[in-house]
Amino acid sequence: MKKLKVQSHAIKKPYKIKKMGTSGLRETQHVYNQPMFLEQFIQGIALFFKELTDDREIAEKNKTIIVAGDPREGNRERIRRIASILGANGFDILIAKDGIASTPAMSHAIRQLNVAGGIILTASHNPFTDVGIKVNMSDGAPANDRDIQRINELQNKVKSVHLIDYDRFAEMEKITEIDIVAIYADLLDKIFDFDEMKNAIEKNGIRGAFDCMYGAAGPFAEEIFINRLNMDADLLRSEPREDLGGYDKKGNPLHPEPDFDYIGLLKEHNSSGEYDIVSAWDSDVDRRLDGGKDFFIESADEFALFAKYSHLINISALYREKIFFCRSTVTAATIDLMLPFLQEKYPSKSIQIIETPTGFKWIAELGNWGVEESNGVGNPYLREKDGIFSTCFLLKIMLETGKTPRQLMEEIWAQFGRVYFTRGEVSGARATEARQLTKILDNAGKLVGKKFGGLVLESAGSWDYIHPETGSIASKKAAWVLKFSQGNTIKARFSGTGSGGYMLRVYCSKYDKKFNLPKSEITKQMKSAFDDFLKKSGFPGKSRQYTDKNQPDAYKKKKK
Ligand code: VG1
Ligand code: CO
Repeated sequence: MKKLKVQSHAIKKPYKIKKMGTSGLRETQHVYNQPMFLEQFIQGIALFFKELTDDREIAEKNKTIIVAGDPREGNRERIRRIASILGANGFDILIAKDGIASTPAMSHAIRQLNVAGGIILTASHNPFTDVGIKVNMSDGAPANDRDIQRINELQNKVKSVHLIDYDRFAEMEKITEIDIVAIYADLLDKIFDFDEMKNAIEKNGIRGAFDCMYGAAGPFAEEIFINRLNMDADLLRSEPREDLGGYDKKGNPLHPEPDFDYIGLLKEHNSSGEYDIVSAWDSDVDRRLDGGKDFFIESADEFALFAKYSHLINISALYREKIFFCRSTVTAATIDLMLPFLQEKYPSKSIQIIETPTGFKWIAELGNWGVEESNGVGNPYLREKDGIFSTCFLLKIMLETGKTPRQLMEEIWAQFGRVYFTRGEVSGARATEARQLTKILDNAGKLVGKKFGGLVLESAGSWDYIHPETGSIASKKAAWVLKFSQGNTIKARFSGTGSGGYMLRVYCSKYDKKFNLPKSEITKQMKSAFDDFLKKSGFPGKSRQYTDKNQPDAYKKKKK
């Protein structure tokens, strides 16, 4: 076959490209759209995959990379550009229909089709004014810390970008469209047995409402819940849109994030009490908020439910000797309470509860059975967090037990107790403020014994991640940990997904055997203590969003 002409563009003044953060690199549209920025970024990734595929002698057929993502502005053109760079560097390309794929579907397709990796174009929960790119490896997992480091070195050393003509490359059948929706739906069918579920759904007359948030979820939800499960379901905002919903009334871009601030319509549907199951998924469908019958389930709680019913997806068949139940360290420790129960449930396996840093790559590399507080949960069948998997699993449990989400959760809490949890933030634009916060938190140990709000600071320090398989420190200072009196714990860390300014995420949690208290009553104390701690340490900025108003609260205070 005739070879295509490769054009090389010399990069005289390379951009200083940042290392990928919690999940890929997120920058504003403006940054990604600078001349040759995307090109330099992708050329670096191409060099990285070349290194891997040459060094590790991966067979010639593995010189293939899948490219797709969420529908945000500019992604379609970016996919073409990316394909022509990868093509010029010797790779064949697989593209999803319309360029749209969820992150978990990409993860699964990479492994299923046995390719070298994937480039996922998504800034996930960030609004359409941001652009993001994630890189996943041949096992389907997000690039780990070491790989990210290497990619970044290569990106910043790019001397020239190679390109070929996209259309001519496509004519040579080097670009193939794949039906990623079907590939992914087949996996869920294998895990859950859709035929069986379909019959049970029909028998029980299950109704659903699902909010696709104008992201990549629409085609997946349609195929799974409507076509395959034949469910009576309302799909809200299911058409993938470039603006992911556009702006709110105040002129701020909407975040495609399954959080109370952004799912008003679904909340209304749920509070009608008419829907057995409801769910919202973020723009790349790796996170979810599930519920039903006027009830929403918090992430860590839902994972506890999944652990209890893990036999329904036959997880023990996937693990030889040990099963890791992971949670990121800042996530409510609900799963930890279940250790004796899980040991009894799986007597022939060694059960370990693992705390990881934030970012699903840490959980993925351990086999991917874990949870993050930010509405991400994984399953051991693929190597990403997965929103629709979660919704299907909840549905499966409901069908098996005939119980509502609230009843299922109340059983868990009655058996194991409840970890009350909330996530807040301190954010701003100034780097000096961020540095000051770092200093304050680093020095918190000196304030042990002092009273803040109504609570006494009992200990303060930071948490390092010791890798359970290597035994060495894999991530230093992954969170600050402040323990206050009466079992109140606050953790904090800087967000790694923003495209400007800083955001310190603040996580409050407290265990109680009693489960039916209004959540805000418990978390309020911690919020006041942390605010007071910042004030007394001389921090001028403001904290916000601990009010729990934007989070599920199963037992609201009765209005007088
Ligand atoms: C946030 C979440 C984290 C999640 C990450 C990527 O990161 O807190 O739990 O893994 O987003 O999710 P950060 O660094 O802003 O706290 V996704 O679905 O937006 O790619
Ligand atoms: Co996401």
